[in-house]
Amino acid sequence: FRAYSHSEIARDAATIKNSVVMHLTATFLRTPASIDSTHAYLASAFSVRDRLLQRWNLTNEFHDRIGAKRVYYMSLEFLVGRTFDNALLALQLRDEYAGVLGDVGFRLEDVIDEERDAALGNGGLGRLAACYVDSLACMNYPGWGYGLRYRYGMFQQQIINGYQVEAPDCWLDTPNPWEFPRPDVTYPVKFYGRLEHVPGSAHRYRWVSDVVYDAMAFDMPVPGYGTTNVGNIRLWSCKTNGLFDLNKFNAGDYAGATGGQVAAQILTDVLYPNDNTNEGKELRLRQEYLFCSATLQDIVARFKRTGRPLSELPDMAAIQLNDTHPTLGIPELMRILLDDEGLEWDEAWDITTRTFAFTNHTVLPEAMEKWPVPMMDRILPRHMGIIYDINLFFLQRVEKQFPDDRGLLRDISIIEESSPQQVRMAFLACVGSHRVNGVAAIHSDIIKQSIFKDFVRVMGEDKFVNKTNGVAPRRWMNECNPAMSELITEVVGDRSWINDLSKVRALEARVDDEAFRRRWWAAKQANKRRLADYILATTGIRVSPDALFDVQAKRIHEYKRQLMNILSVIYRYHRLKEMAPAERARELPRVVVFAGKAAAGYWVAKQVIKLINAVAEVVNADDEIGDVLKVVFVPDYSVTAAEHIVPASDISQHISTAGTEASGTSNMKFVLNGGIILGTVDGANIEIGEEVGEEQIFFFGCLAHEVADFRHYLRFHQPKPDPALQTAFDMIQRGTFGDAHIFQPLIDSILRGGDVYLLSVDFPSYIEAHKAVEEAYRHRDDWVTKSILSVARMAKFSSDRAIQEYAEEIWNIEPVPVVE
Ligand code: 26Q
Repeated sequence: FRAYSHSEIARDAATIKNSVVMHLTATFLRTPASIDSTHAYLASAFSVRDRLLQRWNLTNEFHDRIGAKRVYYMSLEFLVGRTFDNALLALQLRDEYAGVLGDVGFRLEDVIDEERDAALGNGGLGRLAACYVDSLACMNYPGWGYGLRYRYGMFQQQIINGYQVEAPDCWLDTPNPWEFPRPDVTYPVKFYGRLEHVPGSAHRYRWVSDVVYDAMAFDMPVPGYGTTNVGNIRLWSCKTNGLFDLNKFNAGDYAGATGGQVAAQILTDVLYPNDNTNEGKELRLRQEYLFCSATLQDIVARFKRTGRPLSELPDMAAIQLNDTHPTLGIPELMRILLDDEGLEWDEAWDITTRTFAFTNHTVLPEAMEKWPVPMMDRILPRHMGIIYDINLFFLQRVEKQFPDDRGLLRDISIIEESSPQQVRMAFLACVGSHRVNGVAAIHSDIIKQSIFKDFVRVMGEDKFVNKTNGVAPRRWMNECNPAMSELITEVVGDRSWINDLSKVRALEARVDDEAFRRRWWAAKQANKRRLADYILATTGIRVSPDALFDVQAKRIHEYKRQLMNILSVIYRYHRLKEMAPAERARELPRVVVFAGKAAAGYWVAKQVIKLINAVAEVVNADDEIGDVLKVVFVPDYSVTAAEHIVPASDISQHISTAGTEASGTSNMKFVLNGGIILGTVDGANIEIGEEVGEEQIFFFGCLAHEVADFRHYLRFHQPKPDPALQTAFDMIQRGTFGDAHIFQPLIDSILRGGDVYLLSVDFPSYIEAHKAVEEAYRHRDDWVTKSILSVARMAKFSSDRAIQEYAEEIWNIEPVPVVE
């Protein structure tokens, strides 16, 4: 048969209505009496999916046919969020579906709210992967994401009595229109077992084990906006190899017969909810290997279908490692090339290093992935052997280059000589890749001076490059902020800016246009009202949209310093309480919004959440204070929650200790939505400041190069808190926010724990920066100018720019618009 061409898929209202009704009745057994908004969502989502499918098949067939080189973005996390609205916008069918849904009695906005987020990631790193596959699709680059299909994604956060309580995210309990099971794409993945050397060979082994699991593919379409190109995220799900134990089944042991399946399924059951910490759990290592093995088998199988010799793999495939989590892909490709394909070591190593490139996302020591050698040796004996050989050949080379430098060999070795020995995954990723990149200019510099210092000496500076992060304008402007997007479209003249953000520059010409400025302000106010409704619905707290909206929304982590933020709120509360009513009434009303999850085992972070909620409870109930200060903790932060919160900020806070936040990406999202940053000189804040101009950003705090000295001093000296910080401590200790002793450990982390994140150092300049923000916000005219100019100058932070740099400078791939 002949496949439909996409021009044959009708897009008129009558055909669309037909297909929705068809799915309502035939797929979901609904009658006019039993239709509800859940099924209105499901039926329209399935109808949209039918339309995407054609394009998806055509895209993949086309890339196969022309023999295009593809990039494979390997990531343990894809924080996709919802797909329905995104797909409607990409297909330019939003109005049609709104009309059809209206006909059957539903509002599109309500139906969109029926979809659950695909929350297969923790935070920045996972969302970056989702933005990057979006850009690949929109820019017609051949490429796929590869990841794991967790049965439970990022946990749901409830706030009970002020504390975070985790609930499982059962996102697959309802039908998921956005995944396609591929039972025919299944690979066996081995664990444990023993090795047999293949006689006569130098590096060939047979790995024998009867612990074999199956990884089965599920594909998620990635709709490209304004193109027929549809990208793909291939996610692996684990089950046992073979149906069940026939011996047990025949002996009548039915439960035992399927026992292996339960054990296997655990591998892809749950996403580890740690952001920037490595717990070192064995199950995590097995997850990582299942992922790497299935992915590399799939990539090699696809390559072999081209009939080309294996030496040409790097001409057909580029593999990007999203942090060290998929690093086992390197020894896994070596294993396939050596043991399955019979290549010699040197040729296999050359192919491998020309295929892989590696992105580092962190400098925090607690986040560095290391695995004990005995654990790795037990679970993956063949890979442990390959890693030893990679290390041996590498150290031999270093020794030749720098003879008699034992210290260097020790420091640079992939195997750390601790007890037990550990495999340093970042070093393995570095040695096995042809490029290593950081995610913002300052971060790329820092890693060259710290973790990869010795590698720069040995492998040369050119291997280490910067690729500043970016975010997708489709989701983070057009989808989440229709009011502002309409204004931009009007100024640009059409919607082309959505795929070419350089066009937003045109806004600069309108910065003095009074009518336009009023509409710009009105769009922000509308977004603030929408957030106020959302806050009321999720917390019961009423906030005034006329107040300054001050937002910090990100994972809760000591280095991100939510504690410093809430301490400044306490100080503000104290000041307000000291004022006479008339004076208080002249203060700028402010709503301080927090949102974010703490890793389940991260006690300090969870205490910070408790403190925020305790402060909120007291302040919000204080009649003297009223609308002058409100404090809100929005529960269950997610991609979808961010789409409500980000467009509504006046200022957002990105206040990590200098040198600790690799890049940050929400800073970009807030500014792209007309918000202003209050931040430290860290991560991508710096480059945002360079682009939009220093008048458009409120910087404070010490600089990255000053941090080491401050830390050193504070290791041996108690900090002397300035009066403002002391005031906040006193208020907590007097019991203003309830039982003081539960918060004492937070105070002690500053006064007695060495103040590792330098809150006492930065607090005075932080308070000054807040004053500057207030002063600026009172001058509404200047503020609107800042807001418009910022958005106009933010083109650099589109993920399209980032992806183009990766494509041209690392992957060597080219855009190819699909032609039928
Ligand atoms: C490691 C080992 C075992 C279990 C979990 C992990 C793990 C998981 C997730 C370690 C780190 C992460 C996530 C890191 C992350 O999100 N980093 C952020 O990446 C963003 C995109 O580059 C940056 O903008 C942020 O600055 C960085 O913190």
